[in-house]
Amino acid sequence: MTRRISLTQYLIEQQRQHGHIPQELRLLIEVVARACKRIAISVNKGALGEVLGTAGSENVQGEVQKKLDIIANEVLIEANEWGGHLAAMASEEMEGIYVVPNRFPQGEYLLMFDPLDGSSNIDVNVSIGTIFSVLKKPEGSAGVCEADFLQPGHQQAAAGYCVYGPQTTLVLTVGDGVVMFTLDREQGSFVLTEDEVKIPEDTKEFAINMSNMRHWDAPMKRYIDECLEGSTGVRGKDFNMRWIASMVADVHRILTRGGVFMYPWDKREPNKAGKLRLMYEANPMAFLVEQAGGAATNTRQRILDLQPSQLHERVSVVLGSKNEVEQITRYHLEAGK
Ligand code: AHM
Ligand code: MG
Repeated sequence: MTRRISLTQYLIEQQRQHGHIPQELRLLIEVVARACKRIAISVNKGALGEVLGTAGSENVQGEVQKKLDIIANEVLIEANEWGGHLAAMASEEMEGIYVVPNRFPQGEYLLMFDPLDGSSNIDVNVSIGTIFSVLKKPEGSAGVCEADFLQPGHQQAAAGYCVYGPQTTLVLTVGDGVVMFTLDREQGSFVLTEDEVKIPEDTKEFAINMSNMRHWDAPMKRYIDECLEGSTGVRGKDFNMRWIASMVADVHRILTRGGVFMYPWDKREPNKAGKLRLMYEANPMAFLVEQAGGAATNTRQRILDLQPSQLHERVSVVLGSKNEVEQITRYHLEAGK
């Protein structure tokens, strides 16, 4: 019988063998995973749990909040605030940071999350997920403030997501490759199912919301036009397109079989760098993708090198199979000369 390795066992063994997962970080990851299990239960109940539909409120970005956005946010906060591993949290669904209340011990880590990514898919029973990013509080800073979160993505101590689809899968990096765990619903535990996730360097599959094509800049349009020309065009191969409209699910496909995901800047709101958020969407996904051998840029620069200036900052995103990401980035840099 093949040995089943649970998330707890995996983390403890990593700690023993390589010593790169400090005790507090291990606790943090386990607590996030436990919260994801609770979110998965609510997601699975759907209409029977009266969790579908809108909550009648808007978040800081002016987006209508779904009931499950708020439930998932509360589950993550409640699970994480008392364990002593965190100093503060930040979320897509909260304007400011959430400092761990005084009645609990304070830890050294900062946790950021998009509690339920792909909100537009909640009510239509399509895959959604939780994305998280972990930073260490800067050394020597007394207390904790928003500025402590504004660190470039390459400083992340861990990142991951949990996708709630036909299976519930937790995907994790602590900077030493990418691993996947599948939730065993009967046992209630995450079981290691993929321990060396690798994204192929080449791909014939792209993911972009094509309905925005008329709003893109010229290099983005050039890249997609060339893909659409297929085997008789300059690329010399036929491409396939997928767009789930849950970044979590699109990135999961790319980590599983390759591909390139794009949410570029467009002319609809020229002052916004993009739709997706840097700190709790793009950074954790870029960390995972790079750790699996892929690449991630904002069409010009490596995402993980961007210095954030705001918690809810937006960014253009191109990530996935290395050679495609490099080609798209090259088109943008050439056009900018
Ligand atoms: P959300 O965090 O409010 O759910 O928004 C982010 C989502 C991504 O998951 C997805 O890639 C994108 O928005 C889809 O956008 P669009 O509806 O423009 O296709
Ligand atoms: Mg999101």
